[in-house]
Amino acid sequence: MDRIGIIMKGIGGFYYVKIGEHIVECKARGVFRKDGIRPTVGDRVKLSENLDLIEEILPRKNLLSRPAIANIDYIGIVLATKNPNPDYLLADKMLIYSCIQDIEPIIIINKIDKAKQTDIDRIIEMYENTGWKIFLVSSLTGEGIEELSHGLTDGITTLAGQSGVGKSSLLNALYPKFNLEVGSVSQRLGRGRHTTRYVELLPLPSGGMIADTPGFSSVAIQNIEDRVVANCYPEFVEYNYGCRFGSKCIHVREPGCSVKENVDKGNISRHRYERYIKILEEIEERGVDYR
Ligand SMILES: Nc1nc2c(ncn2[C@@H]2O[C@H](COP(=O)(O)OP(=O)(O)OP(=O)(O)O)[C@@H](O)[C@H]2O)c(=O)[nH]1
Ligand SMILES: [Mg+2]
Ligand SMILES: [Zn+2]
Repeated sequence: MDRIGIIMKGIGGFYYVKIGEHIVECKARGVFRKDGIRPTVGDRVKLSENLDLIEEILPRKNLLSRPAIANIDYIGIVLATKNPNPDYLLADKMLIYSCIQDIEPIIIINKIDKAKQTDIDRIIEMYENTGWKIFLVSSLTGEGIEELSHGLTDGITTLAGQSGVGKSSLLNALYPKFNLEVGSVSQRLGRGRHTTRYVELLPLPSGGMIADTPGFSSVAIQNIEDRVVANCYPEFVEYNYGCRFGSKCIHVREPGCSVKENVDKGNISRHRYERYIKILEEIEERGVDYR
């Protein structure tokens, strides 16, 4: 039998590793602790002969912290149409974060059952010319869930977004067998409790794997050059060639900036552009860091 698998879950010193269609329970070799390496959900690992010990952690593509998860291929940035209202600034920071980590974002707009078409259009307008996939779903009515499921056929996807946007509900809708704990959104605060407490990878019927992550996912963006941030905006990059300073332009104060011109022409979302300026200022002042 193959001895290479993926860590699906780790609880109380035990790891649950998926090898083919089997899940085996194992412990980690003591040496990892000494080396300061912690086996992490998403890690590809090699097990001992009798499959009860993790012997080796294969090189990682990436490693996200808080919550710790390795080898992520896609991040589903989840926004709710309302309750809670979309936090676009957070979404844009997450989009930059995924770009820096070399993870492809997917935009998921949930709770469309609660929204008027004009509200949904407002969200789409901001992101439609980024080229990122946008899915409109309701985990309550099931609308759009099948389309989303067809979009998750390979790799590891993690969902990120404010507490209460419906990440756990979405997973349940994608695959009711999950039966994850769903919290009630507090009416008073208008935001959910952090119901999900640990990370677990779940195999999707469509072929990919998805991670349910605890509540408010963290974003840390520090010591990043402005130009790197600008390159995380595909709709800006599209117009770069027209800027007088070309790819050196960060589209803030430069003369002859084609990006700014196209914001004025309505080809680039002004909201996205204004938040971009705000994010640059924030990075310069103290870095972006949520815990
Ligand atoms: N109307 C409506 N309500 C939804 C939808 N999806 C989720 N909800 C509700 O939103 C609340 C929060 O859902 P959760 O799935 O717990 O949200 P979460 O993002 O996992 O929250 P945390 O685990 O706290 O990060 C619950 O009361 C859900 O029933 C939807 O599509 N439409
Ligand atoms: Mg949850
Ligand atoms: Zn420019």
